[in-house]
Amino acid sequence: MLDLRKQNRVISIAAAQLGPIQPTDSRSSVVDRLVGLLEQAKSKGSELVVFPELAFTTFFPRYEITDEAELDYWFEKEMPGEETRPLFAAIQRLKLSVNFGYAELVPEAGITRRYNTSILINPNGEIIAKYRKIHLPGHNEFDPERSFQHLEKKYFEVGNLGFPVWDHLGGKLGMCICNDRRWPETFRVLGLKGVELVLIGYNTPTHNAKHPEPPHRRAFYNHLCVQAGAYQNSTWVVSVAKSGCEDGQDLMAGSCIVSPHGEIVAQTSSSKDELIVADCDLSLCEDGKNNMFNFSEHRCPEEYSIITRANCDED
Ligand code: CDV
Repeated sequence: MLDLRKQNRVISIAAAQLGPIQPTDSRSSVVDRLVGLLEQAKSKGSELVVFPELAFTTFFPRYEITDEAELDYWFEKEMPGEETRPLFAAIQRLKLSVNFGYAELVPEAGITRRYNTSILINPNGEIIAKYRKIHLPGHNEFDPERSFQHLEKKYFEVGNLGFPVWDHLGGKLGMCICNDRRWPETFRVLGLKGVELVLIGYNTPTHNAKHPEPPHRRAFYNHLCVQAGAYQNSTWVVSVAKSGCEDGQDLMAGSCIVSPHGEIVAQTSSSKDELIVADCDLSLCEDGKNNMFNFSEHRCPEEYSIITRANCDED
């Protein structure tokens, strides 16, 4: 008999929002929470589970850390490591594909490198895809004018893996991390590679530490950019928060799953650990890719060269 789900390329996807992680919470206690969410996702029939950026720790770039050993504490030196191995065991046991973000410390050519990283793991517990955050927000030294710090530029290097796409679960998957979602270039590069599903994790403070903005507008921007990215590139987007109050700082929730029409099909309603699930039919990407956003027919790249120029002042 004809399997319509397969023909329509439906993937059941769970966005696994995390509530706050306090600085004193152990990695193991966080991993227990993640495993609980994986079990819930499995019981709802999900095949792919998406967790947020820096999923094992509090959002540590809010602190000024001057001691290197102290900084190292927030990074994973191996994946899986001792404390994250139970997560990989659960992935294998439950036969799920899983995406999460973490702070990666890795020696490259004898030099210690630090990246804000996102990986995709297959149901055998193997890492099959890696992305390193390219758009690092914030600043690179202590800023006394801020009510809290955002030192991503100090603690991480710009990712060196580009914006790849991977074939998985019958579709083309891409990843990006938090601030990347605000840049149309992120989505367009993935779109040009034929992406059908973009996985995003984020930690977004509800307040701007330097240039006050009302929280409702920040929440609007959060959805505006992922909905536009989905529509303009005819792709599903799964955008997942770490949310709630971490050590006195509020992180926004609003995790959502967005269709290639730019419409939110599922959204969280709390700032806690919360799972939302949607059946995402990748064949819905085809209309936009073949018509309105048929890139090979309608793009005018000869008019876009300024986009890839480092200095926009030059003619
Ligand atoms: N983790 C992030 O990249 N957060 C930024 C905040 C600083 C604005 C974001 O774009 O959501």
